[in-house]
Amino acid sequence: MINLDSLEMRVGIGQFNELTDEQIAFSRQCGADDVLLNTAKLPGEERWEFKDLLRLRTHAEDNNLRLFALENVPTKFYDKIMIGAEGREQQLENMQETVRNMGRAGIPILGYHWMPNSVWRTSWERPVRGGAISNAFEMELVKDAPLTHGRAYSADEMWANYDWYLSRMMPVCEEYNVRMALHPDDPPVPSLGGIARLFWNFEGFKRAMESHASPMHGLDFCHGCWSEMRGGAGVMEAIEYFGPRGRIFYVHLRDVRGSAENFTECFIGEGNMNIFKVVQKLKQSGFKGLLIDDHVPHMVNDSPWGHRGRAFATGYISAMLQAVNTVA
Ligand SMILES: [Mn+2]
Repeated sequence: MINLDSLEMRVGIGQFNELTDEQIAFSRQCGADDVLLNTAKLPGEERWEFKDLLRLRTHAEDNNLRLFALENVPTKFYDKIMIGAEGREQQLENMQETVRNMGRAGIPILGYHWMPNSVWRTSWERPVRGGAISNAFEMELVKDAPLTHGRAYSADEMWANYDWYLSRMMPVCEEYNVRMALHPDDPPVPSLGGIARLFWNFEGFKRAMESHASPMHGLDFCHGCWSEMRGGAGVMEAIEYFGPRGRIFYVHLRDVRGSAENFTECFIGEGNMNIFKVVQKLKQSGFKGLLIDDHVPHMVNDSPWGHRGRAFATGYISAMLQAVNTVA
């Protein structure tokens, strides 16, 4: 198992679902020592098995990379848990076993979200700087969207489902030394498609971290989503609050222009926030995890995964980190 506390803030590569030779080379060429897989392509329709997880870790390490985190199991692994549907006990058993297997395999972090109806955008072809292609969200266009899950789910009900799950996962995480990292709702608005969202403001995260207070429970601090919240007005305060408490496990470093009700994802460096100051604040808060890109604008002649956009974002983040380390 990686000793997470022995490492300093650094830049990682990820957001792919397989660790191919080409992704390994790209990660190394970008200067990353750590990788994160998002919704990893692993066998298993209901849970992940020890031997597959161990093979993933050793494949990374045999190529001089640390497997820092797996972000997101397939939603079908815990969709009934999120909405409290029949069959959630079986899904819970499988999620507990997946976490045990991650711990046995020495994979330290599982990123997770609480969005039964996923991430929403209202455009996936919004032109940004120089004609690069990005995405955008306008609440006005989806405020009358149909119910995604047959009926409305209130915030109280979603909190009850959340508490039911976390209170049963945290003891397993503690026993097996696996951290769960909570990603914000994206977009961070109170409700979409009839389902209340829980993690769209500071209070929601504070409640989750206090209700399930464990060194094994923290944040995947998606800077993009936090910047969407009130146009970024609360980003610095959130880092100041959660950072010194050791509750930020890693950071998605992207940015937007606008706020939750109407925003466009942009190139890093031209969004709501001064990224240098954000990285500086993370350092001052004692953060020692990964900075990793997230969604990035699709640049000219880019690959489907976005090598060009990701190389730009990762280079930019690396430079900000070096600058912060130089002036500090
Ligand atoms: Mn994110």
